[in-house]
Amino acid sequence: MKHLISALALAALSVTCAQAGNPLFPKLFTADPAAIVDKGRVYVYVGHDEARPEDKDYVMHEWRVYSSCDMVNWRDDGVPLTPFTFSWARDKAWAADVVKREVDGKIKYWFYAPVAHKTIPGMSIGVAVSDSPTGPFVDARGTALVTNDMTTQTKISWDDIDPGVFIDDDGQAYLYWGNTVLKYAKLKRNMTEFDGPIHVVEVPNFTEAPYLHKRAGTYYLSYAQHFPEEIAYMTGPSPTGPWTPRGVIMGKNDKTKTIHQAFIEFNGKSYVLYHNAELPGGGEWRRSVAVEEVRYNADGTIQPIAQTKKGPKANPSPGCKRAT
Ligand code: FUB
Repeated sequence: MKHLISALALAALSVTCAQAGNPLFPKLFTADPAAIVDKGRVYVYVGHDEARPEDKDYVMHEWRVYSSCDMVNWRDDGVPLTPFTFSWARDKAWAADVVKREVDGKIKYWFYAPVAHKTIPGMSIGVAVSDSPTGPFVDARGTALVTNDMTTQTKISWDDIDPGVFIDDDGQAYLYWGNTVLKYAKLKRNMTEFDGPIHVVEVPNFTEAPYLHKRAGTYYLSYAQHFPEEIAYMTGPSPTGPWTPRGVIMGKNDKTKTIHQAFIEFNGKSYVLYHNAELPGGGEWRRSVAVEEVRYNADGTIQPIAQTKKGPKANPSPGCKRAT
């Protein structure tokens, strides 16, 4: 009996002390994290890097979702959608973003997905919707929300990627996106249409991955800058600025040039998800998602974030049912 009690105490201690361990999902190559918290559980959406070691480009045919009650133990929730969820799309499950919002009296999960368009050359952004954070998601419009011909600031075909969706406390939703040129537009309450024009934000050295979040009344617009990429951010008094540049918070990766961040508050702590290529066999197109705790200074600025192998400590969420 005494042995059983000590074993249980040890097990409890190891759960409390456990750390995520980066990369988070060791069975697959994963990239471009997006995250939401729902009913005390954190859901992380990733693109699946399926490139073979000899491939020289992204091979991404599906998004996957994982969830956790403590940021350490992860449940594989499968494939919530693929680019083929959109009948008008040709492939390329690039960096998506997800948000929860009630529309017409029902809580729904909205998935903004950059995909290659079948008939309009270039990348485009679709919107999918589900009643559950783990899907299945269905096309919410039947057409792309953004196509490459709607934006003409640059001639590249991949400037309409990397959606970052944000809903402010007053209910107004915003979609930021872009590669090379940073753009944003307001979304209507239905989450599937723009409410007004597309605006361009001039940001020196902007590459991609815009992500808007709010904390203690301050808006944070983070993004990947330069190439190889590093994570930089700006702060402002509103979701549309004016923006004050705050510099780099995470340096570039050794084995892949991209980094793609997402910020999340979970059970009283702040985290950033990002990718590197530290899983064995990793590389430019074989990336792996990781997480670190984020610490804010008293003035609201973000402390520099080191990439670690240990990851954050377990943070068991009392509101979460731990079915793994
Ligand atoms: O994963 C494909 C592209 O690489 C994403 O859209 C970018 O953010 C970069 O991570």
